[in-house]
Amino acid sequence: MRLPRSLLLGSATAAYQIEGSVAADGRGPSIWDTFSHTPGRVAHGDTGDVADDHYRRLDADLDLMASLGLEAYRFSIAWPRIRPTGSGAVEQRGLDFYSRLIDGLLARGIKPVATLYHWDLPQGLEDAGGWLSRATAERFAEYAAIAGAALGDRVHQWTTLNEPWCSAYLGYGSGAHAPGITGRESSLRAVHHLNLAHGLGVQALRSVVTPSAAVSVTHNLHVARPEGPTGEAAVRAVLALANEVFLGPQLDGEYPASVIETTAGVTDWGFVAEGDLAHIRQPVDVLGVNYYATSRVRLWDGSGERQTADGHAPSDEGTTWPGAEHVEFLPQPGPHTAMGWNIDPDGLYDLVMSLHRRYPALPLAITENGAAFDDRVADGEVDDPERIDYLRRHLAALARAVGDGADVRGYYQWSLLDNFEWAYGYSKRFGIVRVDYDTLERLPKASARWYADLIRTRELDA
Ligand code: PNW
Repeated sequence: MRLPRSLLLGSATAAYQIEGSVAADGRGPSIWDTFSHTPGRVAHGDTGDVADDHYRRLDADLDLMASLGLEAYRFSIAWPRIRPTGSGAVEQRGLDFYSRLIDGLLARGIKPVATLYHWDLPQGLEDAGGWLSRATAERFAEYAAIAGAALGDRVHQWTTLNEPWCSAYLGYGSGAHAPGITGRESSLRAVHHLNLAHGLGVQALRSVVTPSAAVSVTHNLHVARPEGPTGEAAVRAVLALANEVFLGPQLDGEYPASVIETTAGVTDWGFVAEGDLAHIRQPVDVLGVNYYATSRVRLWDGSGERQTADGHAPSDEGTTWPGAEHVEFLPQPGPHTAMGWNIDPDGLYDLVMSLHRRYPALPLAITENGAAFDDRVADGEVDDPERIDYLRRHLAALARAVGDGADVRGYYQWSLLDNFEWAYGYSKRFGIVRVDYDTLERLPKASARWYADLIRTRELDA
């Protein structure tokens, strides 16, 4: 099976997960600094203070990417490096770092793919209400204009937001992610302000970046499979909150009936102001999709223990699924990754094909796909056949979708390096390159060699 040249093969990271140097060159604190330094929030008390020390090892990491032959590299820009308080002065040294990164990529023939927001909100903006405040969307548009004006002549593809689902529901619903706020209506308010930030951000980018640059957004769209007679109703509620609440306003210009009905007991959406939907609906050049696993759902009948195999049990204080707390997430058959996520390449095929049918003219990119496993170092090597198998099977599913007509422009393996896996800290390793957290040395795993060969030959032995 051959992967078409039109499908860029790259790898992805995010600023807070790899950079470290959190006080360098005028960077301000973000909500993830505050959250990770709050006892009990992140496994083992891990923080991003040092992470992979990428900020100081930039040149060596660029050489590593070149040695793998990456065609594109997806990274995120840390908002608090560019505008440390979120609303005050611009920090030129922060812009300079990303300018060096971009020039280093271009010098090595690697296309820069930049995400503006991968969850590191300046703490100053959180103190003013964070994503519960619509002003944050306006600050985001200003930041997009600043970054776009400084870097927009050299970036291949821009992404406004990475996985606003996580920002809204984990950040302001369950509290599992920064800023750790719990509630029901709060996450939907955050959803709307993130949607508004996206729309205003696209407009800001379009006014400053080179017209050939693609503008996009990345969603972790959910694939939910129905179980039993109540399965379809459960799927509808889950997809309303996970997918339609973003795709509806961003691409179709409305919060659709499934969203309004699912959230009827939670909010009347009174925070949606006149004109917002026109701002939010902006044409994008590519839709980014992050894909890891699927879920299997039905409605809970109120008897027995409610199953929450997605790991997001509601508490008295908050929920990940406001208005859909009656959905049961059933355990999925194995094998599972170290995250406990099931491995279901057909879900990627199904998702890509459903998007292709729904938006036939909209190109897609798989902006994240990958797996954490309990890697072991033996004789100075990491042999990770499970990861190779995971990547191979998902790429085969993607190639099948391309063969069936889907327009997929890129695939970004998550992640280049082992890194700070949010609430799990350093305990989960997604990298194709191992990071020794004592020495910070990089060691390409067998999967890195496999991926490098694939990029060179494009021959998928599936
Ligand atoms: C994504 N969930 O996060 C992020 O974009 C990456 O930064 C992250 O490292 C990667 O996937 C692996 O987790 C997610 O709880 C975090 O369902 C949590 C969830 C989904 C995606």
